[in-house]
Amino acid sequence: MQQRGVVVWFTGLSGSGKSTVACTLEHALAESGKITTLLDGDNIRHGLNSNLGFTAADREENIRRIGEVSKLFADTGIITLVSFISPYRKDRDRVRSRVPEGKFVEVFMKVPISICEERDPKGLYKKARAGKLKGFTGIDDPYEEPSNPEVVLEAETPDGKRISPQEQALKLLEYLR
Ligand code: GGZ
Repeated sequence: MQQRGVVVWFTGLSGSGKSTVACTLEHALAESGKITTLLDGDNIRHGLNSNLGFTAADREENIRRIGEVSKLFADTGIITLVSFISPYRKDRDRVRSRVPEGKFVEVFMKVPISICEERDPKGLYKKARAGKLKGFTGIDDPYEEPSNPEVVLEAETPDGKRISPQEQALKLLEYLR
């Protein structure tokens, strides 16, 4: 049976778990025979977008190109998982407007900066706080939360229990089904 293409767009701060959940979801989808691809910093910022940095203009162009590539993949029927901070609402909304109605699923990783900073896997928050890394999202560069995301994934329940990436991926999988 033919599968329907879709763009699943993860947005959130560095350390919010976008890539981990995207990767977990990709494995689950592959197990049920779906054809997927995952676009993230590792395969895009080192290749297609290697000439872009983190100024507002470069971030805008980063997201514009990624949006166009995701659209092409989704148009061929591939489930396209996209994991970038994508901090500016207008850039994400522009991608949404380029993708056919209903085929853009915005997933907001709603994780407080305190948790992202506690995780800090690459030590980037520490560097940014020390003023050694300028224009870091959430510290001295803005992150604009989505106004109407299809899915919101949080890191904790209201009573403070941590939610695992597996649980987050499952919630998303249920939405996609
Ligand atoms: C934000 C930065 C910056 C600055 C380097 N601000 O945790 P990471 O390392 O792996 O994820 C971050 C990644 C963000 O790239 P994106 O392409 O997703 O950004 S955007 O959508 O805003 O274009 C972080 C690293 O790159 N990084 N400098 N100044 N993140």
